[in-house]
Amino acid sequence: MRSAENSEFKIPAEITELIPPEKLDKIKQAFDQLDLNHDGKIEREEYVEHLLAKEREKLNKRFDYLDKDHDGTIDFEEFLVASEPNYPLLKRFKDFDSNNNGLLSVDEALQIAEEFSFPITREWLEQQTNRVDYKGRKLISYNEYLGAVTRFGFQ
Ligand SMILES: [Ca+2]
Ligand SMILES: [Ca+2]
Ligand SMILES: [Ca+2]
Repeated sequence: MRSAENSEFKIPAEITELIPPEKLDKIKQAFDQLDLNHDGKIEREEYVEHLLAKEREKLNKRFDYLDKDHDGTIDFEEFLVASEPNYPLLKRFKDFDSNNNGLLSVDEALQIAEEFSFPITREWLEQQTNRVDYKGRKLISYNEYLGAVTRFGFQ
């Protein structure tokens, strides 16, 4: 980046006398970025184009973030995750819940916790539910699990 000293036009003395050099240098750099043809003036097109380019860059980054599988499009599921961040977790609950009754064993819940790197223990998970299956093993519902993990600070 060019500094105020070697830029094309001279900053009038009345300005350099009033504004500290470091501050002026920053302002000059920002001005130069907008003055694309370096004629010492920011034309309307230069102003609008520069800001649009910035916005375009921001939107492209956002798009890349949403396009999780990087296939160049945002499918509905990718779009959904942006507004419902719990979706990947809920989906994993469903994968593990082989009999589809909305309940997970503590072992299953622990496996999911490992996948998502939740710092939780078996004892803690067992405290989150009073349900047990016919063999006396603890079961946890999706909502109990989600609530517990959310309270724990995951999100
Ligand atoms: Ca210009
Ligand atoms: Ca995609
Ligand atoms: Ca189940």
